[in-house]
Amino acid sequence: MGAKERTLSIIKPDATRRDLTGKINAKFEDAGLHIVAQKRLHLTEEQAGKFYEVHKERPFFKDLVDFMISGPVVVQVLEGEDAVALNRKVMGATNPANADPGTIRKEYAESIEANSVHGSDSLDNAKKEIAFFFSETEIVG
Ligand code: IDP
Ligand code: MG
Repeated sequence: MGAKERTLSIIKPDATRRDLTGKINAKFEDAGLHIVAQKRLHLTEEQAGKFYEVHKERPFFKDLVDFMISGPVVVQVLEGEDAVALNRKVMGATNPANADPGTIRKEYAESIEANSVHGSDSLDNAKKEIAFFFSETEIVG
């Protein structure tokens, strides 16, 4: 049995625009990831830039921020056994062309940038990213 973890998920603007929130949430729940917090937001440029600060030297940074503020997002906390790694598995590879069949990105992503979901990449980053969007009282497990 893996440890019970929490991870941060974001349903990105390409997915909210196509009303895929329910279908994506079904993938999480079918995999055993419990949605223990969720809210729909329109990120500001400052928030998106700060959230993706680790990528600020990457060539795609400006485009990524513009994309993330192009429409509403749904930020969520997912809870379950090995939630960080399990969510990455359910999401699929960054580039949908490389994503496994049945994954969210394989089924729904439009491109390597507009790839429908964000998920924390480590337990340490999950803690930081959850705290970026949620207070403890907003997370109900
Ligand atoms: P991840 O979301 O799978 O963890 P990261 O490498 O952390 O992938 O990149 C963050 C986000 O930046 C990606 O989800 C995608 O939206 C965007 N991105 C990553 N690589 C590229 C690229 O080569 N071109 C355009 N956008 C990219
Ligand atoms: Mg990442």
